[in-house]
Amino acid sequence: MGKLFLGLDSSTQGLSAVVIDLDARKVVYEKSLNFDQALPQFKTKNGVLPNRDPLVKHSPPLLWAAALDLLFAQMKKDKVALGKILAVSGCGQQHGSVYLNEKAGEVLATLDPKKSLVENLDGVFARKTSPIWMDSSTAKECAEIRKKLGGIKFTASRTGSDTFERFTGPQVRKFYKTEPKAYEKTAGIALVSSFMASLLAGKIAPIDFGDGAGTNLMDIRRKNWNHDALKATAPSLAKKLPLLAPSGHVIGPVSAYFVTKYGLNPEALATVWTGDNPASAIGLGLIKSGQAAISLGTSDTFFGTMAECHTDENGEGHVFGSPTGGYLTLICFKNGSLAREKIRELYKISDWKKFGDLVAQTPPGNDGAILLPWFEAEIVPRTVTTGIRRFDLDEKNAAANCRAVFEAQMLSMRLHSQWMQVATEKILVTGGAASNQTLLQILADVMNCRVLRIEVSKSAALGAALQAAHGWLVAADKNPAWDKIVAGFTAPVPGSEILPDKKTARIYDKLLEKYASCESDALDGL
Ligand code: XUL
Repeated sequence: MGKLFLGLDSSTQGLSAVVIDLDARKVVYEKSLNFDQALPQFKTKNGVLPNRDPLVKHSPPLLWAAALDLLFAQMKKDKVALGKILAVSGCGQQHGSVYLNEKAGEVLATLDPKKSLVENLDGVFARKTSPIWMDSSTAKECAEIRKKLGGIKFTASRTGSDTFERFTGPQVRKFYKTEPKAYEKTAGIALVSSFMASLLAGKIAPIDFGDGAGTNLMDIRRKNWNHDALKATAPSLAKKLPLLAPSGHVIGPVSAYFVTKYGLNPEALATVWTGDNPASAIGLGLIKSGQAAISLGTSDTFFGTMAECHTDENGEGHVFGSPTGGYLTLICFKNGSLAREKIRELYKISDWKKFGDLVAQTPPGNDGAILLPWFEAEIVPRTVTTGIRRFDLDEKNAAANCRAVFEAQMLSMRLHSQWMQVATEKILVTGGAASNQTLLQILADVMNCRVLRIEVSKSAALGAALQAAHGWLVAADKNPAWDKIVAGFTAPVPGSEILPDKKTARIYDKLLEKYASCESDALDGL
């Protein structure tokens, strides 16, 4: 048996664990539990508490703690070699915040293994529930903070993102405004990631630069809490926030609670957690500047890496600190497969194979046809007016419409990632539509970049386990290189590489100009 590391992913709907054997380059164990099913007493639906206001989305932090106990008990039952694990790291759903009172530090330091975590933690919260990333009830607070910080461009250039309703700062401001007494009693504010890390370390854990950037409170370049942002958000906030630290940085040995109760090695290291997106980036192998990963899912997500920090002056894309150094961008296009499916339905196309076949019958560039597929309010470009718009595109031509929707989505991705100022050298692609060769060729041609397919299950928990390995090696003074750490864990599907066709790429260079002008005309008209 080689060196073992444990990565945990505390997501919206469940908690996952991945154990890797670093020397054997293998995942040796993985397990997930679903909150609703495993812990029905918390009465969540898809991990979220019911609320009369559809904009409010909270979860109980005790649910996450209870899940940690359950998953460790399961690992013990499954005979995972917990005593051999050298370090533990993790990641959490981003932006969610946990409000602790002045007792929390002491309670964390003296967790009693005869009791459950839930019993131990009873009485440490200044607020019983945690607003999570799905909450969109803070539009007012976003506007207030943005105004104080000087508008979208300055907010983004200082904190990495414009203010967003789900981001922690606006959530903290709302709490301060609506429950000032409880806010005053709050001694510490944690993110989901740092809360979970605190349980494992038995002390208040730092927030890392990846998740810290999801707060609208961290200076994205200096990597410290931004005084102006804190002031714009709520009083005395500096006192309530923990330290910021690099992801995977060693906090200390794991809490005795986990040693006594589950048999973790007393010398195993608890390290700083990150957000699920930064951890996924590691798990997908995005460790160097100039690489990108695109997930073609319900929404399409573009992850990019940058050595230098650039921010999006339109405030549509996010910049987070990357756990592997440099910066990570996240740009979310809401109408991803959502729009592709709508077109499929509209033209009564039975399956994705047929969709791809139809696309293949049409020429790249679609003779200049453009379709704007904003079936749902779009995040990038920002618009709340929904609808489908066609330019030089015959509505009756099913094949041309299938090509047009995907070309538009890829052109939009290229256009709206230009602010990164990075020449992308390779794109890794995952998600449903990634199995369609015709679509991937369009992606390669529009981006003029080679494309490789990856199939990684639990990329976030895997990334967290790799982060634990990195943290342990740094602490052991072994000067680890990230490419050596991820080697073997994050390889693309063999034979999946698609190269861009240079001639077609030039067609898309031209079409991009037309796409951009159609898009700006459409937005102006709204
Ligand atoms: C990112 C975001 C989501 C959550 C999901 O900004 O809000 O991806 O991190 O867990």
